[in-house]
Amino acid sequence: MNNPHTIIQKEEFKSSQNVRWCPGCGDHAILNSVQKAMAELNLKREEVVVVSGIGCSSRFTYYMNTFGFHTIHGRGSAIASGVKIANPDLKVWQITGDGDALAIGGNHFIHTIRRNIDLNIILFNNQIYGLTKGQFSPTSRRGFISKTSPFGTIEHPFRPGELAIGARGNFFARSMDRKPNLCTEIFKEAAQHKGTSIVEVLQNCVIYNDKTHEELTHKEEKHDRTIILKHGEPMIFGKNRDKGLILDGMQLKVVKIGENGLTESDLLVHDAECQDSTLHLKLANMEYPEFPVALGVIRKVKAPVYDQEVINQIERLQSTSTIKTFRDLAIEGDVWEVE
Ligand SMILES: Cc1ncc(C[n+]2csc(CCOP(=O)(O)OP(=O)(O)O)c2C)c(N)n1
Ligand code: SF4
Ligand SMILES: [Mg+2]
Repeated sequence: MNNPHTIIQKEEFKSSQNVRWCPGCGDHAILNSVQKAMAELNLKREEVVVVSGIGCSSRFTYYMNTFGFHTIHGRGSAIASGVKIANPDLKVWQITGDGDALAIGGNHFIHTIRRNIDLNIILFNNQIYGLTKGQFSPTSRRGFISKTSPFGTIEHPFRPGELAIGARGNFFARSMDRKPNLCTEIFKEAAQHKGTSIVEVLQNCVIYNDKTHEELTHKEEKHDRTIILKHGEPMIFGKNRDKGLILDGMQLKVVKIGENGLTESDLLVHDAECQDSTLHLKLANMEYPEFPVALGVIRKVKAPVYDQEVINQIERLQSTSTIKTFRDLAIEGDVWEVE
């Protein structure tokens, strides 16, 4: 047990297990960022439960020195929901992959979001089934060649942000394995949010889908190809901080500051807390090369939280119920004889 007055270090969240991900896999960096976030939040190990399904990413649970469940493929959300509702004092983190959450677990995923159970869900998106050795996944790009699509996929991928917001999600953020500090900041914000938070992390699988996010990590060009959204700040990006986003009619548009008399004050200002999800959806859906890919917290709004609603409902019903519990009878002095 932690002494509540001691400051916990990142290392204390590392388990004794050997990390068995491939050298160079993006998962290592995400693990490190989660441990750092938990330490910076000063969480107590005994109040944290990490729940995962099946996949390379889902091996995460073994590497955490907290409580945890490595569960069944796609069922992490169901187990995590049960844990949180049974004991709302626990901090429940769910780790999942694009296959685990969006293929076999798709139904659980959307309904967990819709219910707004207070879970922190981190979705590792490497656009492939890594553990089973390289089949295409629901986020693989159209035309993607893999062992199960030798002539290229003929289906549209899911966009996790669009799916989460479409399922009435209240918190959606995006980061990348190559941006560990951004990951830590976002994980902390997600953990502090009340309700389901979805953090999509663009992750590289060096073995089966290497460089899939390379255009966004390119040393020279990454600042022109991504935008880090911050609540209350103008939507500005680029190596020279000279590009931005405006609304042209109903559409987002990339503009250059200085051209056609445009100044920073003409740019959109990010409002992550706006209830209306229209603009959040557009921001989440931006794709390179037409747009920069949005990183940071895209949507963060307050809404009733399911686990709290369960407690409220039980308390309300108990306070008006005419059914007597054993406790009531004991207080009234009733004597029960057990034969
Ligand atoms: C019921 C069931 N169906 C299929 C599998 C095989 N399986 C294990 S992991 C996996 C996909 C994992 O992909 P993802 O969630 O993207 O994780 P990654 O390995 O890429 O991190 C599949 C299909 C299984 N374990 N159980
Ligand atoms: S197969 Fe890919 S996702 Fe799995 S551990 Fe190796 S690099 Fe990571
Ligand atoms: Mg995957």
